[in-house]
Amino acid sequence: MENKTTRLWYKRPADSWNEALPIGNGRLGGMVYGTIENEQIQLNEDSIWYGDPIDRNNPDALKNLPKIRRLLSEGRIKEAEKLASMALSGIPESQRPYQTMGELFLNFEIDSGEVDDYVRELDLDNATVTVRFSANGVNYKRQFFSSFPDQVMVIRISADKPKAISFSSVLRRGRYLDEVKAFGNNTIAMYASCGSEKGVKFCTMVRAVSEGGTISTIGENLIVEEADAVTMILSAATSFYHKDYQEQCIRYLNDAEALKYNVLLDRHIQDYSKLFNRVYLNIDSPDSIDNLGTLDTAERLKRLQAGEEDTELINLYFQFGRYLLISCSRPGCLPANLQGIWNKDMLPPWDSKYTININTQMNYWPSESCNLSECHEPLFDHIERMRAPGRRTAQVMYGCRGFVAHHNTDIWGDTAPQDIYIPATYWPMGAAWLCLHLWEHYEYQLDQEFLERVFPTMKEAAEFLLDFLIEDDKGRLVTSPSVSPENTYILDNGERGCLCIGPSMDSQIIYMLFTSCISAANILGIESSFTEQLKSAIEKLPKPQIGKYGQIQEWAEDYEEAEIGHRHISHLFGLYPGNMFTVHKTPELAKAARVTLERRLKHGGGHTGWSRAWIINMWARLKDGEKAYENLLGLLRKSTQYNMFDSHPPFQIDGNFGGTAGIVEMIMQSHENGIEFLPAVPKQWSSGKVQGLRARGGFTVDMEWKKGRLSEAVISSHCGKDCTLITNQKILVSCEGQPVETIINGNEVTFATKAGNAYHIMVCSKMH
Ligand code: FUC
Repeated sequence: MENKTTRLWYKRPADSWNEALPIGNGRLGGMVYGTIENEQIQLNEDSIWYGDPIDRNNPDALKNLPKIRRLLSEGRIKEAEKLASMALSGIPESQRPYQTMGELFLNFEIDSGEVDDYVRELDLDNATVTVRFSANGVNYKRQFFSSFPDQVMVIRISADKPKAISFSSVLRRGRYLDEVKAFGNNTIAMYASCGSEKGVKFCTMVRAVSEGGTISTIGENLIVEEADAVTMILSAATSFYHKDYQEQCIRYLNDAEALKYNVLLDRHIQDYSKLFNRVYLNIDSPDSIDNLGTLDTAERLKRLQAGEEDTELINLYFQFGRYLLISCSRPGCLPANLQGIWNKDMLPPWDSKYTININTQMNYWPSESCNLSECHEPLFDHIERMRAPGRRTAQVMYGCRGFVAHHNTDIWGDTAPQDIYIPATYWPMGAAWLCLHLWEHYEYQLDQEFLERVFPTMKEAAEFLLDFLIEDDKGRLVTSPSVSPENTYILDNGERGCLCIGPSMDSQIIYMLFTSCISAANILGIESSFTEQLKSAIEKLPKPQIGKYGQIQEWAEDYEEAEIGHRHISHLFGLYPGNMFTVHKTPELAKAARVTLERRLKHGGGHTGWSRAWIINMWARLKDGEKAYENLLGLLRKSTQYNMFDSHPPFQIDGNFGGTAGIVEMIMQSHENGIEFLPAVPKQWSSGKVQGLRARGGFTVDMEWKKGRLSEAVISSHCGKDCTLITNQKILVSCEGQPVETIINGNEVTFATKAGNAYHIMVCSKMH
């Protein structure tokens, strides 16, 4: 079996869910086991969550807020925390969990003792899982995909001998369903409701369409006998999206059935590859390694985990991240949750919700740079969903205007605090951080209509903060109460605390939100008293400070931290995803950021997948390719399952997305008002080629590099903005064979562009 950098493949069926392969169309997902006799596809639909929307805002918050603030400013941390845990916590303490849709089982009449040539693969080029094997002289093939254009999951079962296919199939959801029944003689349907009367209800249907043989139902079983080939079509619809979800479920099924299998497959591939094919990446392997082609993906991961290196696997990991985003976040669906859409449990880890003190945002880090901008949209829709609840939380809990969210949200956009867990719960910055994604989308796409539409949302997030901020004893504007997610500090007297005034991350997010709002207002030509207020508030925000170890200070005071190697590195928000600490513009802060990272890592940091993924991006921003690479290897070696899913542990998808974004940051950056090629490539990546990355300012970047240096690049301009390259190499720019005039200013080379034109960049010699 030949390896290519866009295929995951295995010599064996999945032994467990953690080895099964994911398919998805944004909304409808499956984990395919590839088991020979008892094929299992664990199913998900992104709106199947338990329970209805509830108002969890604590009515005692506002009247206790002044006391909590006072206790904090008097250093009476424990008392403040005790009161906060009663007065600020949501009632009840938790939002709603995401749940599994169930499983589809196909029980084949095959003697698995006789099986040869088994291969199970996920082909990223066409987003299909295929299982092939031979048994008793028959070659069998099963192909699985989840179609976005037709909104159904399709399973094609075929063989190279007639009448070779016989199986029965059932839908299951443990004890958690209302009804299962046959529908005609070729369909079975399952109905379930998730909790209360106002909760989500759904139905799932599966239909067999066979070539040859017979189809029938007995009880809840759908039975296929002696068919030549079978197409199984699975549809699901929920009351979250459709009032008459049952009718919708049938419509999806009938519409898909009206199309032949090959048409369904073609439509799926055409739609998917429009997104997937935008980006090509091939980092050359330093040495050609013999026999790697005979190792399957699990064996290659094992080899890497044993200390070897494998650049092809890194190329694969990158494209797998893009595949996952396309498969779990499409326009019109819900955003990618902690597990994307793939979850087998009724009560998954952390409810498989949206944790918005890092995880959800990380899911979307690759969306713009990896040319999947439309996959970012579900997040924007969700921010809108959070606005009304967030407004209410702002008023009820804090007496403030605007909208606020804490460190989690759920399908209903719940914004009240989650859990009673002091290190995380009382953090009022979730909405503000999410709104920076609106601005980021604009920075890449320069879509003014979009900016006009989302500006009021950004403004509301900022208005909350204008009201919520208080002056500390040094006259600085700070959040109170808050936390530095999810770390603990130690006071001089040995007391430990989490709740605090003005953690550094908050000031950095506020700075970035306020400056983004001002930039947006300038672009839209709406200067107002609002922007004036922002400007004067910015003056009073605490500036990033360097602490006693030379580190970026995590809290407003230079406290000791209880866990020096903590997985959250919130105070480096300004380094990544923010752009406040940069090597070129703020070298002192960049140096302090390096010290901070080194301290974290020396004390065991990066021990969860997402933490490691964040660290990769940070080293890349510090232009340290070797460290970024070391941590990328760490991500693959310690935090990646055999199906390439990230492992917190357990499975959590953020590390996949953070890792994918990190690979881009190593190859190309655009956060300093210019494009920088190869800012952090390690010596192992001395040559390679990439096409289709997106850079801020409305540009697409293709480039090739050799011996660690750029050989040529093409920048396509979509919006006609001036293009700045950050480089110390002498370059020549041309367009359609004609030289283009450049202006050189220090390490910046700027040239004018026209929308629709491509600019060829050639490197002349080392320095100019
Ligand atoms: C945050 C992290 C945890 C985990 C959870 C879902 O609370 O601190 O490590 O990722 O989210």
